[in-house]
Amino acid sequence: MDRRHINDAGLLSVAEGNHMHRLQHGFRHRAICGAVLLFAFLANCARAETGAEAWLRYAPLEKQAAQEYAALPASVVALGDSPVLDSAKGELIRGLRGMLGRTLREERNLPRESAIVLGTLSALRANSPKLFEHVELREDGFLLAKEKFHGIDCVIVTAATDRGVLYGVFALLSKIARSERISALHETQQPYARIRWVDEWDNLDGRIERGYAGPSIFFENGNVRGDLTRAGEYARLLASIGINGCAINNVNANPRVLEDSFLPQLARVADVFRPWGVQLSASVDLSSPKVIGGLDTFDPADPRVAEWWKKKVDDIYRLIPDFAGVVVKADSEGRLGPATYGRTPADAAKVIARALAPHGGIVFYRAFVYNHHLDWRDPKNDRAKAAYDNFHPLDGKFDDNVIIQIKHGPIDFQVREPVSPLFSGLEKTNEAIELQVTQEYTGQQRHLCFLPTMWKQILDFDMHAGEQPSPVKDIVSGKTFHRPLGGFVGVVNVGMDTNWLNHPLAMANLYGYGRLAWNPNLYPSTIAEEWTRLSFGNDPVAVHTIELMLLKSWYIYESYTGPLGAGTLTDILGSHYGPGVESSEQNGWGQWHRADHDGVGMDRTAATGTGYVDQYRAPVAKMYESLNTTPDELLLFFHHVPYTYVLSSGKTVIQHIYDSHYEGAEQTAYLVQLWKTLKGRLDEERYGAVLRRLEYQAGHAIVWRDAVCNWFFQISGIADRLGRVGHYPDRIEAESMQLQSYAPFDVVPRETASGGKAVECRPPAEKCSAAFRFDGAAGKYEMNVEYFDQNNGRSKFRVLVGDRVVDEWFADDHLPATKPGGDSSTRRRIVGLALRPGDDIRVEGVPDGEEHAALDYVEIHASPE
Ligand code: GCV
Repeated sequence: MDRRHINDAGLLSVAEGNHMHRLQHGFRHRAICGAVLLFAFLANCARAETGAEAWLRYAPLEKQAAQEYAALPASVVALGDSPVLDSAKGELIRGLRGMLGRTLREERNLPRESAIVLGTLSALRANSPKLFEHVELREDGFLLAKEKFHGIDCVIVTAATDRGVLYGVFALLSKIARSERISALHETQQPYARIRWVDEWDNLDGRIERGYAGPSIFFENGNVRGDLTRAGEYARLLASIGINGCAINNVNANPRVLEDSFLPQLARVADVFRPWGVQLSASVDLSSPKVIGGLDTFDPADPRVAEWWKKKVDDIYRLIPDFAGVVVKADSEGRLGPATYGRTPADAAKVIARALAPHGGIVFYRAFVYNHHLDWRDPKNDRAKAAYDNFHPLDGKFDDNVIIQIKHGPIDFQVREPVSPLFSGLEKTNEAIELQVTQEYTGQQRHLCFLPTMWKQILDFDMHAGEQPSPVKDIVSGKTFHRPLGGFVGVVNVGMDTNWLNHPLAMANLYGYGRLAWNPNLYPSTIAEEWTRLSFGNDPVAVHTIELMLLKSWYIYESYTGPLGAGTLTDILGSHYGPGVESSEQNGWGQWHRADHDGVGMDRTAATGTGYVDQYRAPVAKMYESLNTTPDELLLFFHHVPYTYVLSSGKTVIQHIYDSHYEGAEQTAYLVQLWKTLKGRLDEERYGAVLRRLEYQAGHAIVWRDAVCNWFFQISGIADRLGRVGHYPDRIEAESMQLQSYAPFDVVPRETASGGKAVECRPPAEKCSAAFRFDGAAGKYEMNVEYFDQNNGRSKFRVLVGDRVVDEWFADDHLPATKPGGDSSTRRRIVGLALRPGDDIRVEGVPDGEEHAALDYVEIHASPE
């Protein structure tokens, strides 16, 4: 498959659009003629796809593709006996049965005929000392090879550890699922770093902080779930992408997790993780010695506190001998920490690290320590500086089993941030990068946003921390500064939703995270293609289309939510979801963009700004200090500029803001069109589920576009050169319609409703209507009804043309909103509507609960559809 034309930087280009069209046309033609593709298509359609299997579907391969694997041995031998090796064997049997329809025979002894042999290098060599004499495998690395074993041709999956063998089996199955040739198999893979973990922000009551896919798979009602089937299935998914550790509870940790009575519950989770080589970890609250331990202090310098941690850790290891360690969030967002006693993070980490060390456990101390009561009036204050300011002075003061867990950017998982300067600020301390798989600020699994594109740029960014290039991936993996430990942590927050993350395409982010943690040199396009093949099959048109959509989606999301590095312009005081441009200003949270009447952006330069730039090594600092060398996409992160400042594109800042938001909304609509070309090529379930989300996203991108553009138009007073902002010729505002029982009200913030106003149907009214007369020419139209869908009611809407009901629906989505605004604003699209001049159009709303069937506007566009 020729993928060279996919340019994974930037928005979709016209050329890419045309190419897709040609490609789809060509393949459509061949599909009609070709029995092969038809078979693949039928095979796909026959399966009910819930998404539960994620990328481990093991769907039957079409006949011709299966031919490649006809010579695979008919039996499997595992050299050794362990739960992990059993999983490896079971997985191999399961995968081959699913994809090839063949059930491997399980042999217990050395093969007497060709077999697939699973075992560690030492187990192989015990039988055949010269085998793979020159192969060296470390920790979780593995080797897949066709080789003679005892004179018999075998397929061998080997590694230094059983876990490596399991990873090798997953890799072999992945190759087969993607129809990759294995006839000359000889491949070694070594993970880039030892630490490849995930954190889950699950609360003990079953809710998940920043989780968007249902309740916790680990906890309910204050306890570990009785049924941990899903937790076991999750561990299998994690293992398949090389993840070896998982912290299951929120970093805003409930101290109860360490209570004696709770530890056996944790042990049950460890039990279901163990067969998959995933080690359990827990987030702990530093005040635990006082809150649950009965001490009058949690001062890390107090010997009683050290003793408490030691005893607690020993108790944990008695129950969970392979416990991986703990995650600490302290002195941050209201969490208590060593600052209470004037101690440092190094003091606090040491106490726990020393308790863990004899057992081989690790402390992940999060660098996300900052003051969220910053004085916004002081132009020198800057939250971005906090991690470096707090941790750089402590470099070298942490034990070797402590890892500083650093968010990828200096603020908080915004849609675009520079790389955290702390990565190059610690030379004598272990580090891990924290990436966020759960889409807190990037569309909450309602908008498509494939994050490996962003992560790859971060991991490849050269920090100039020495004479050699020192990309972030080399620093965190310990290579640059020769650290013994380090790696990757992804915040995932899967939930009980059958498909784990809600949006069927969001699982590409979890897969991509795991793949990059294993090998950060992979290209996003490779990851996107792999994931698509594994998740949707090998139909070339589907693969190509989905890959293209994934690769463009982060740029598209950014273009309508967070221009030029200003940060995501979302409501930072609420859900972090819809637009709320002003919410970041004039408060202590420090996510400021400093937009005023004349300009926008944070001056973080050393010369005139906060001095943040100086936290980078000299070459990086030099680049960001100057307006001329700061890349446009981060301009407003580093500089405060007038709206008329001309970017390297030749556009002014303000025009860029307008254009990118219009372009982003258009491209989101184009994603819907692209997806629709896949109808019939994918299973109906996931096709429909993705289509619904993309259509919703296309509507919400318009909400974002209008909110951000209007806000900047209001504050700057500079008109859009193309006359779009503030002018909506096809739009009829609800408040200007003929209202029956509906009453106008002001929406707050005003930019989140068209014209700042909407209408609502307040009790005691039971039904309201808003009507207008259509005065356009006779023809086919598309009508868009913009209404507010809150989560505290289920209003009903009806649209009538004359007496004819043309559409009706319930506002019953589960958006993060209890009031009308940017989070709840939703678009209903009615297509192919025949209208004549003089038609009376009426929208009726029936309120429910706290949701008052609020209506913003109606738009009517001529449409041949
Ligand atoms: C778990 C952000 C999120 C919080 C999260 C915090 C963190 O502030 O909004 O929900 O808390 O980061 O990473 O600790």
